[in-house]
Amino acid sequence: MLNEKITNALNGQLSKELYSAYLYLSMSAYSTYIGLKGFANWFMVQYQEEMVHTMKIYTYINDQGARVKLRSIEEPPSDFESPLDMFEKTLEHERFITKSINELADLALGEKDHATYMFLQWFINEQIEEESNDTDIINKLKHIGNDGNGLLMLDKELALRVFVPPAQTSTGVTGQ
Ligand code: OFO
Repeated sequence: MLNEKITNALNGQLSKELYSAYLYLSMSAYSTYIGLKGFANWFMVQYQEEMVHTMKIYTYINDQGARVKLRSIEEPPSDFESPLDMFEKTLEHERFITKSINELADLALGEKDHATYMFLQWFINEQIEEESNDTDIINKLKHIGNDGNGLLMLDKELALRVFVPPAQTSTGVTGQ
């Protein structure tokens, strides 16, 4: 059973995760357009992961007998200055998501909703990994600077990222 405050906040987080998916799909499209297929692959995998995050929340709200209400999704940016610009915007967005998840966890604790608090632990850990991955790539891009060969090598590396579908439970808690 979820109270109204928690249900609203979870629905808000669900739309933020959908926006994340939309943002990374836009970055994937831009990367394809500028001929960086490895970057396009990395962002496409990120898009798929964000859809998993979205559906985890969707499933959790349903499993708790509450109501999913979808909200409008803002238009994401479609032009970027450079690969570095895309990853800096990615990190900035993930920090915003981390803050939002932390606020949701604070709310769950305040409302004594331990089930939701436990559910959010997966997201708290996931944010550590996401911010760290983005920071690694930003650091590499800074080393690369204007070196075209370095950029093509990183593109090859990012082409190797593979989407691993989660092992779902009815609560959507486990898996990726
Ligand atoms: Fe990028 O972790 Fe969800 O939003």
